[in-house]
Amino acid sequence: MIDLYHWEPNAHQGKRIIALNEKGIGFVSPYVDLLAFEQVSPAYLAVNPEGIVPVMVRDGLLLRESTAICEYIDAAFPGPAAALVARDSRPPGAIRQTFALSRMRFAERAQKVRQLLGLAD
Ligand SMILES: N[C@@H](CCC(=O)N[C@@H](CS)C(=O)NCC(=O)O)C(=O)O
Repeated sequence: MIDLYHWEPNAHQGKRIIALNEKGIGFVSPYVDLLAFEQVSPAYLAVNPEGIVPVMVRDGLLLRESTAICEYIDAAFPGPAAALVARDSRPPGAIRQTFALSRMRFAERAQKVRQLLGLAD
């Protein structure tokens, strides 16, 4: 049984969903509404005392950090699909670089949207 606790399926939240779908692995995805402060509710703090999403729980094992979760999914579920992490001639760290750049660029664009909406300086 896999539980993917998440908020909106943005960069951090969504990439684990993509990874599991690529592997063909089923999961349930409890929604944690950050705007309603559900991340600090007693029910969610019992799952993750840090009050952060996303997390994945598999058979009692709590996994944090979206990139680490993707790497766990890739290693734990070989499955029929190709490996998600490049195992060819690309340099070590290439996959981490891709994740870091996508996260950074998403954050930049989200800030631009907040500015356009007058919600940030
Ligand atoms: N480095 C973490 C970042 C997780 C993160 O920033 N989560 C945010 C939502 S996207 C959060 O849970 N915030 C809760 C809060 O600010 O109270 C990851 O990649 O999983």
